[in-house]
Amino acid sequence: MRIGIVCYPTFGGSGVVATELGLELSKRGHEIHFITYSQPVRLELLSNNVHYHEVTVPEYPLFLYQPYELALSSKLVDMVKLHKIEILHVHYAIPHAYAAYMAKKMLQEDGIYVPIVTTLHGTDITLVGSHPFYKPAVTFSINKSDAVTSVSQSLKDDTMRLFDIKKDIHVVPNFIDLEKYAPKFTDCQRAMMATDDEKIITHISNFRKVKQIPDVIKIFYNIQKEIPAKLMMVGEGPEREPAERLCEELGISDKVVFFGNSNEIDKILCFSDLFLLPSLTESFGLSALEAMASGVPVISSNTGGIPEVNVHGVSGYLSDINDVDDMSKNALHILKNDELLAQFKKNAKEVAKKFGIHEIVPQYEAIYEDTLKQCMVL
Ligand code: GMT
Repeated sequence: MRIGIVCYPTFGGSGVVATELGLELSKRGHEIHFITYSQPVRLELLSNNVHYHEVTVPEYPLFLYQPYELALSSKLVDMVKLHKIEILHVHYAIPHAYAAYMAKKMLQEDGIYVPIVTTLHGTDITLVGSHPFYKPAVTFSINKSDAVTSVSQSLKDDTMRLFDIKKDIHVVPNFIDLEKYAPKFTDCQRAMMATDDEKIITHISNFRKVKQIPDVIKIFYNIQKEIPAKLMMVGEGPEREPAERLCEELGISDKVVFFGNSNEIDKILCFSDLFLLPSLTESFGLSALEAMASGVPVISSNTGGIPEVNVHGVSGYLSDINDVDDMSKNALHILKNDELLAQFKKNAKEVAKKFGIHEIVPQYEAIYEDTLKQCMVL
């Protein structure tokens, strides 16, 4: 199949999922066309069946806001025509599903029919999409997609509750390339980060409010009061600076490393003992899955789709949002007992296997095939 993939190219779950999906589909013989405003961060290598087409928005002083949707829909029209793309898979409803619908309509004028698969990722529904300013457009774009998928059952339920949806939503969970996270590093370079007796705690995110960064710091503060430990903070975002200040106020700056964005999270997870994800809302929690695939147990909140990924008492523990004391208690429970920690690490890996790339990607292929068939009938 010739598949067009539209996504956000930045660090962040939806872009990562879209990129890994495209790369895997290309390995399975499909021709992939990424269409977005810059090369996706995990798209390191282009090949003869992986292409990247940049959407550029010419600036014009009249516009207070540059019209990205317009540029994207025009680019989609051009790329579908030029590369004979058969199906468009858009990740994150806003504004991708909307722009794709416009492209589809323009193409129809020329007798070309290209169906649209929309994958809902989370904040496009829970935080941004349900805002009254966007809701009618998001509802419309979802209902006009030829197929809709969501990354967890919880996100599907939220979508049905928040919007007037007339389409069936297929749950296709996020996935992971287990081989990539297999322990291939003989030396994890752990010694560069901590002494032998120190436990390494890690958090990876885009440092937005929804990630509850102060809770990450507070949980770590409680941990390091009882056992020697270091905290690895990976990612960039508006909450990073306040987090650094909080570490200074708590007198733990020497125990916390802020990495910024990294393309080497497998290496960081390789030397981690525990992962923290106390988010306010999380449709899935891809970073938790990446940690688990590396054999790192997860201490998380029990919100959204996280319970579908992190199994309480098996791959880690779940607590109510903001319950820093419970999360700290659970973290210490695992970290203080080396045998228990080893068991949780093993369990985390085992649970992650359910989300292997080879299990999940065929589900998308089946959706593309069904959608194309249905469209031919119409
Ligand atoms: O977590 C974010 O804020 C980024 C966001 C994105 O779209 O990049 O992540 C969402 O999609 C990921 C991939 O499907 C999910 O694993 C995340 O849980 C989800 N984030 C939220 O729901 C907050």
